[in-house]
Amino acid sequence: MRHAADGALAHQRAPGPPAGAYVAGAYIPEGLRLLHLTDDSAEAGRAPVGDILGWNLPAAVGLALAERDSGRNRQVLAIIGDGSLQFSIQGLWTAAQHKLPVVFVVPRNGEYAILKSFAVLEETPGVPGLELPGLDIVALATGYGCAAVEATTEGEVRQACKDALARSGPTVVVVPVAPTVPSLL
Ligand SMILES: Cc1ncc(C[n+]2csc(CCOP(=O)(O)OP(=O)(O)O)c2C)c(N)n1
Ligand SMILES: [Mg+2]
Repeated sequence: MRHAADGALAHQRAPGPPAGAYVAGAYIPEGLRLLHLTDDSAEAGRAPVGDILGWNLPAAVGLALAERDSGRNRQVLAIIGDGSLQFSIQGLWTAAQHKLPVVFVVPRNGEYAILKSFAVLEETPGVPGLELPGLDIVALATGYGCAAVEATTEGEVRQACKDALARSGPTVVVVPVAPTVPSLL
């Protein structure tokens, strides 16, 4: 099954880091272009905060705090896998408490896809623990005090991000994507 939202998110997977650990904690103008939300060609700051699990979410929150403290007040958009999100999900509470304008886009494939890809590369079939079923990420994010919505089509992803940008606090946009095992080579 291929989900309509796959196309919307495919662009943040290439040519950057492999699917998985990434998060782009990219500043909004860059993030918007990645998500095809705008053709804005204005100069964008870019601060990838990516490949170490548990780092990406708090790094995005820290960026937003720094933007506020410095008076630049640029919004932060972070793209965080559903597995990666669990490593430091409590940072959503910090974002909510400080009313930080961060948009967290979470592609939800219900698995650690990148590790499945590594298992194929390393010819190690049957690696356990790579499935992530039953996570209600909208409920989790709401519980930490964030606005949260599921967006299932490219248009819905765009709209959800635009709505998020109009808020003063954090928003989590959960995007269901098809579980796949992309080739690493
Ligand atoms: C501290 C740390 N531990 C382990 C890894 C290995 N690792 C890379 S991606 C990943 C899982 C990513 O899963 P998810 O965020 O759901 O993204 P997907 O691959 O499914 O798109 C893991 C465990 C890492 N990068 N950093
Ligand atoms: Mg995943």
